[in-house]
Amino acid sequence: MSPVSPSDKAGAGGEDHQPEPRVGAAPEDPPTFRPYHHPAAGWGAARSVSRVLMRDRELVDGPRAIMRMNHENGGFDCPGCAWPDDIKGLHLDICENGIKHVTWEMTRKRVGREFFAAHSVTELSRWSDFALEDQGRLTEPMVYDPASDHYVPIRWKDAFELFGRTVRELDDPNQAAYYTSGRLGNEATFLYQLMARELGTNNLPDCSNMCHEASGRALQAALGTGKGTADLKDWEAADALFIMGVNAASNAPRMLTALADAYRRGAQIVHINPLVEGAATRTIVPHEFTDMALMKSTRTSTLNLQPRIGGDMALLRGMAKAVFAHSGSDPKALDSEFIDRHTTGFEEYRALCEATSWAQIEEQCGLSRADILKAAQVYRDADRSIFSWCLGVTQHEHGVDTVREIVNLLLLRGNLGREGAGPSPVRGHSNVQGNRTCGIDHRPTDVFLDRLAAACGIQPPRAHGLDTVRTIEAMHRGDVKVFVGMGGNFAMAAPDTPYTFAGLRGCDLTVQVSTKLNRSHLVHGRQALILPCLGRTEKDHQAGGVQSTSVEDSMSMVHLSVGMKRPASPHLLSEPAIVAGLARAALPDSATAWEWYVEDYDRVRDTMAQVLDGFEDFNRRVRLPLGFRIKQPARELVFLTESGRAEFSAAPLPDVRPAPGTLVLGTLRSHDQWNTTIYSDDDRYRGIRNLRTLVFMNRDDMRERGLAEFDPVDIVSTAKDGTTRRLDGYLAIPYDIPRGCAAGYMPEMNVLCAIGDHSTQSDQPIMKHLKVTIDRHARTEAAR
Ligand SMILES: Nc1nc2c(c(=O)[nH]1)N[C@H]1C(S)=C(S)[C@@H](COP(=O)(O)OP(=O)(O)OC[C@H]3O[C@@H](n4cnc5c(=O)[nH]c(N)nc54)[C@H](O)[C@@H]3O)O[C@H]1N2
Ligand SMILES: Nc1nc2c(c(=O)[nH]1)N[C@H]1C(S)=C(S)[C@@H](COP(=O)(O)OP(=O)(O)OC[C@H]3O[C@@H](n4cnc5c(=O)[nH]c(N)nc54)[C@H](O)[C@@H]3O)O[C@H]1N2
Ligand SMILES: [Mo]
Repeated sequence: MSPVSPSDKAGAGGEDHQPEPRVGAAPEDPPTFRPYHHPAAGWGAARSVSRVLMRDRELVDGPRAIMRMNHENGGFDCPGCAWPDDIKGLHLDICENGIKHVTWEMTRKRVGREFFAAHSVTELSRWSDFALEDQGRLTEPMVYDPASDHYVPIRWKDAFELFGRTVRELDDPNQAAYYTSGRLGNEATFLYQLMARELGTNNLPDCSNMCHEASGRALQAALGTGKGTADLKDWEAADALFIMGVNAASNAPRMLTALADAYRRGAQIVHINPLVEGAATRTIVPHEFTDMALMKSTRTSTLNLQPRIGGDMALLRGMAKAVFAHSGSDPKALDSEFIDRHTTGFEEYRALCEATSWAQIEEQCGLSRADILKAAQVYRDADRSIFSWCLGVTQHEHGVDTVREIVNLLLLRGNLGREGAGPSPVRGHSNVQGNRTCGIDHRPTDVFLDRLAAACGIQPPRAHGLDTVRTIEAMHRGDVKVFVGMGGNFAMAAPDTPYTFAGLRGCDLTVQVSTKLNRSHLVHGRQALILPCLGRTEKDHQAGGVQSTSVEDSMSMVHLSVGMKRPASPHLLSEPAIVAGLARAALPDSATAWEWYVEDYDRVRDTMAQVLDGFEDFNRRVRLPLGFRIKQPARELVFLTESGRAEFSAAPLPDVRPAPGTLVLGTLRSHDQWNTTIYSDDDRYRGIRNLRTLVFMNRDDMRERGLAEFDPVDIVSTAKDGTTRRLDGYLAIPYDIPRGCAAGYMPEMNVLCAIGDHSTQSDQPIMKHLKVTIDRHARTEAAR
């Protein structure tokens, strides 16, 4: 039981891949693992929040700001997850991780010019990711000075001109790529894509390429609407909720309230996840103070199924097979009228289900037929079912097919276009769905481009652009020379860390629009800019007064967000103002009234109303108490597919079993992190303290390798092209996870995900399905 010291664990991400941060504890604090047996949320969450508030010295402002979050009329939208706001206004609609996230942005710490003068980029490159962000908010624009290897101050005007000049000198506008992280408000998003397209490129990679690309592709193909169709009211009316591949207690904690409510009114809640996560047992609903005081918990699950990683499609196929099997004796098992009127491809799908054997299904999902039938029975017994999912379903080679299988199952019983039913993906970033709606798409439709051309008087390019993976590959070929990151932390979030680093370093210019210092500022092009922006909590003053920005949640509700805090520095610009500055410098003769738009975001919204479907009368409707819901054709049973109907798909089951001697590894978030932002080295619901360099393994897989708890191991991944990547000295943790499966934390484990390891169906990196071997750490082995 003697864990190696953290300094022992050399990462394999190249020389500059950091030994990982150990925070929240003194370095000598040993890591511990004690399985968690308490309900989710409750006082553990309250304690964790107060620690964060104290660390960021926000005890006074923090709670006040939190009371203003997610409030109808006049609050700011929580920059945390994309779960919709409480529609009844009954709850104080906040969660532990949302509070941490807001506090993180509101910190009083600052990164000014003195900081950059004191630390060279080479020195900062040795700092941990935690230490970088922990320096606080960026305060003024900075430019990289190669002579001194320091970032030095630059005036906004000169920063814009550096970008403008570099872009104007490109041979081809497609030599630039414009990344978006899903935090960006709708108005800035619209201006950003307008700039890219006016410049002549559709190179708009975004975090969604790594997140729900598979969901969008599948729903678009099956239903002609690339989003979920269920909203919170539907969640309240559903008889059965199937929650697949989402760690809600950590990543969408406000879902806990919906699950607890559903349980109390007798709905069935089936969790499908290789790990039994915090949300899959019980919760103390965090904003119900009486529950908190009495420690009263509510169940959030009626059935937990643990398929193997990648086994979801087989499980869903098994459920469909069971529905068909009953259709002989029970005429109501299938909704034949719905199928006849609204769908196509049914017979082929039925034939495929019948031809898929139970043996094959059991083998692929790793569950017994009896367990699959339990889930099928819940589905058959329910009049109204919702399927909700996140990355556990999408970050796979067959992510698109799996989401289509979810739709297949919904269609069989007509669970679409009526209350309490439908697909309901849980989106990630707070406005990632809005980004797509407002034009961040490397494969825009002609209809969208035609409208953009008409409303904005530009001639947008028609050729498809590059997504995240293709952008990195193009950097390596020298085809992309300018990279703009509109938020996010591209260097750490993207797959194949050393490969991504090399791509960014090969660029002529990298521009990062950010609130905090992160690795993407240190892994830069020959020229580099850091452009600091206002956060969502801050007041955005423009010529036309204080501005608000709109966002769209997971359930297509669009509403306004208004900052309330004094900006972290007087030199910050809003994201729309930064886009306008960049655009004017790159397009000096542009007829677009960039400066005029920034004076008053209502003007941006008026143009958006002409371009975007469902945004008619945008300025008025977005000011309604809860905003408005974007109309979704599929919800009205209008299918904008080729056939004009909802389309069954009939894809054969993939073989997802690990080869002998290998495991399938999924990368996950801990409870105390927000993507690449690490709050602490703890993962409360999984019982972990002071440790991130770990790998969760099944006990029998550990025994087979002669491993005990905390034994150091080396993890070697084999990519599709046969190349290998490794992480050495991680600590093995025995966990309740199916045999042949393993899991550990992103973004550190991106080192293991080769650039070529993306789905052929969507280009989405297969971050939940890495083929690995795990063996005793070579150095300890040698010492034995
Ligand atoms: N606090 C906090 N909130 C967040 C984020 C954060 O980092 N921190 N990130 C935001 C973003 S951008 C996103 S996209 C979401 C991500 O939210 P999640 O999708 O919950 O993120 P992950 O931690 O990657 O967890 C994936 C879940 O899938 C399960 N899983 C792994 N493989 C499989 C599989 O093959 N099948 C099934 N059924 N399940 C599987 C894992 O056990 C885990 O529960 O959260 C958003 N909200
Ligand atoms: N292995 C593995 N890799 C993954 C995943 C995985 O599950 N496994 N998940 C993928 C997913 S789902 C996603 S969404 C991506 C996330 O990828 P990104 O969205 O690129 O990364 P984040 O960590 O969310 O970005 C954090 C940074 O955003 C900046 N920021 C914060 N707030 C603001 C703001 O208001 N404005 C601006 N301009 N900047 C701001 C800060 O500087 C901060 O350092 O990672 C992906 N990578
Ligand atoms: Mo995401």
